[in-house]
Formats: sequence, C-alpha cells, structure tokens
Amino acid sequence: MRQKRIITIQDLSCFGKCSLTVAHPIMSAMGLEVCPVPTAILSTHTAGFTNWTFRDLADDLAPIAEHWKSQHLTFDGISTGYLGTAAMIDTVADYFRQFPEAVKIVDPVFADNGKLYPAFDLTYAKGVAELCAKADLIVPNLTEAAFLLGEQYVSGGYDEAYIHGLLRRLTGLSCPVAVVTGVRYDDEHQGAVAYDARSDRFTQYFREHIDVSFHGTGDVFTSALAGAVVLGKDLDAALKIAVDYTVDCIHATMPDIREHWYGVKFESCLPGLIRSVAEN
Ligand code: PXL
Repeated sequence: MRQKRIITIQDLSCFGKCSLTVAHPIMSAMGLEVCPVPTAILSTHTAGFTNWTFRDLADDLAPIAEHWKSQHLTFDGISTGYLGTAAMIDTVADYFRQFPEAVKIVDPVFADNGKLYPAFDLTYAKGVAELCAKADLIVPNLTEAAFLLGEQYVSGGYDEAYIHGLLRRLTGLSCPVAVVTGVRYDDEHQGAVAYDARSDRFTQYFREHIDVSFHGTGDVFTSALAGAVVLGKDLDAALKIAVDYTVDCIHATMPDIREHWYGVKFESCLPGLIRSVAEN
C-alpha cells in the first residue's frame, strides 16, 4: 500500500516551534510522507519576539504545484495553517482545485484569546472563511470561530448547547466537518468538540485543564489531527490522538516554562504519539 502523503502549507518560522517546524516532524512520526510548502520564512514566530525577519515566498507556490502536476503526483491530504497574507489564501485555494483527490484540512490560524494576531485584519478573516467553504475539515479555536461567523467572542461560561450551535453554524460555512479547540465546560477540563454535518453527529474528547498557555499548541493539535484523519482514523480516534498528544506536550514543557515560553517540547512526546496512533 502506498504511504499516505500530505501537503502542509504554512510558514517556516526558523525558531519558535510552530507551523512547519512542528507539522513536518509530527506527521512524519505518524508515518505520513510529508510535503512541506513554506508560505514564508521568518526568523521566529511573531508571538512574543520582536524584529523578526519575514520573506514572502508567495511567488514560489504556484510553480511548485505546477511542477507536481507535471510529474503526476497525487496527495491524500492538504493541511493549511498560518498563511501570512490575504493573497496567499487564493494561492492555497488553487492547490485545493489542483489536487481534488486530497482531504482538505484548514486551521484558520489568525486569532486567539478574543483578538486577531498582529498581521491580520477582518478582510483576512473573511478570506479564511471563504477558504473554509472549500475544506473538508476546519479546526478553529473559539476566537477564530467567532470571527469566521461574524459573531461576538464568548470566552467562558458557555454550555454544550452553545458549542453545538457554534459547530452547526461553522459547518453552515459549507464545510462538512468542524472541530473547535480550547473548549472548557468547567474549570477542571479542556478539550475539543467535533461535528460531522453529514451524519449530524457530535463527538468530543476532554482531558484535565492545565492553567498555562503555550504558543504553537494549536499547530501541534492540528498536525496530529490532520495526520490521524489522513491515515484514515475516524473522528473519535483522531480527536483522542490529537488532544492526548497536545496535553502530553504541555506537561513535558511545564517544568521548563520560563526558559521555554515560545513553544512546547513536542519532540520527547513523539514516542507516545506513535503508540497512540497504533492503539487508536
Ligand atoms: O502558531 C501560529 C503561528 C504560526 N506562524 C507564525 C505565527 C503564529 C502565531 O502567532 O506568528 C509566524
């Protein structure tokens, strides 16, 4: 059987443990053949560092896809993350058109904690909502979900009915499956809730809430989720694999939180992820 093959389109932040520098090793460890398409090269990510370098690689993306088409390459999945510019959204939509056989997973990556990331505005958020309409699976956090729907962000005190309604409205963007991350119904637990509009079915997986916030955990979660989905795992198994791995990475980083504030130590947890893929 041919190894499952996934394109991952997002930036390469050379330091900081996010986007491609986590997606590639995580999905490789899961057994996928990973084909990274860097949208930009930055010296560091933009959350907490200053004066980072940024080189836009937008002009390289279309020729890469054209070359791959000329070589008759096919892909089982395409996963997208931080794209950097609104123009890049159209380029990614072209990848979706050129490789219709691939399962398309969009992590919006433009906001958190009620606020847009520094590089983005409402036009960008609208562009991502249009990209979500072309995806098979979207993975917003609660802030991104609110922006995608043009709704008020609700930071807490919500119940299951709210989250289920939110997920139904997200699939109403014209994407069959939505997963929201960072859901907390009480003070002790945190997890992800998914909805498949085709079967009208919700699924969820929670672990203990850890009262810290690390940059890049969204990218870690989506990498493990996308890897699991493209490997053919069902939504229940994929949620468990991704939540467990993300929580394990946070635990592994906690003792070193001051030194390691910029991202999680995902490497030491890869053996557990590999076991989890085999078991679930
Ligand atoms: O983890 C999301 C992310 C990815 N890439 C870059 C970022 C961010 C979030 O701020 O700045 C460059």
